[in-house]
Amino acid sequence: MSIDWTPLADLIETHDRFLVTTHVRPDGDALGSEVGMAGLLRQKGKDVRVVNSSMTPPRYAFLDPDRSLFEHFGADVGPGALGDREVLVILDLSAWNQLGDMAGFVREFPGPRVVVDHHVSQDDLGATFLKDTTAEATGTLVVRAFHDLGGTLTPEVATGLLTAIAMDTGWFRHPNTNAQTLRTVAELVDAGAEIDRIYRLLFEQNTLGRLKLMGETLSRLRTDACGRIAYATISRDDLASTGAIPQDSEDLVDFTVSMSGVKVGLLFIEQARGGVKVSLRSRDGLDCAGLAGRFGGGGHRAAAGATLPDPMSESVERVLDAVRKALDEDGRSTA
Ligand SMILES: [Mn+2]
Repeated sequence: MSIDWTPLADLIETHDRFLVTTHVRPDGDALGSEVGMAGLLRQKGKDVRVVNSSMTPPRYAFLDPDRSLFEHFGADVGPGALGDREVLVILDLSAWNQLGDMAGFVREFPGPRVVVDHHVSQDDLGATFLKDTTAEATGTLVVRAFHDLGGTLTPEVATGLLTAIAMDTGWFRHPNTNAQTLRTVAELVDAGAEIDRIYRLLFEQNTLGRLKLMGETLSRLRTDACGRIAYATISRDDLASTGAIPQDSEDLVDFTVSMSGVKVGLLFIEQARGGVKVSLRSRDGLDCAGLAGRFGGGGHRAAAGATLPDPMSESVERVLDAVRKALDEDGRSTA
């Protein structure tokens, strides 16, 4: 799927002050794509602010080494200070509930808004969608924007965009990794992204708290549906007892589907504001986005998430029940 970048080109032609944002609990694709988009817009002479509804997880601090780029909505900056922004560019999300505390601000934003994204689930958002759901990462789309709009991939931008693609492909292991992915990565390495340094910064910066949380979580891993489901839970107490922070749970769900024979892996995380976030991962094609959608969430076929209002034990039962049924239906349809 190719994207016609004309709407963004037109906005760049006619406006000066841009606001870039992304989803709650931003990941590497979200933040790396912001680095890329901010770089592109600044090369076009635009005044750019990048404001997110969540704090930048420490893991991604290297994307903003002098802490001049990412601003935290509600903490660093309020809606009043953003009154001069003319255009809103939303990256890596297509659903209101992914905007977190910025949803109200985005709803009332008077200027044009553009969404650059690769997610399947979609709300209206009152935006122009520049979207390719076959792309492995939003970062890939931003690379294409550089090509189409005539930007230069600087080492800083290339570092962000390589991080974006690396994280959404599980460091080039997931089925969404293809030859074109690697060509794009090669281009980013040529542009100055240091792949060994990025790997070290992303994967070899564990804190004692994260490693302990990992151990705690794995020690309680359980299976269901004759070993086709693996799941684990993380409570608020687990965070406190291990000294981990909420962001330390990122990627831990991937361990659930690393077990032989597992088709669906689930990680349930008790939320500070109440409710439980479930992350879903599948192998062999079960549709996680569809399952998450039943609980008000969304995502991709192989990776999705949702937040349930119920306490932990009920949330686990509700989701397990839905996954068991989906596996049975899937078994019948492919039998
Ligand atoms: Mn993404």
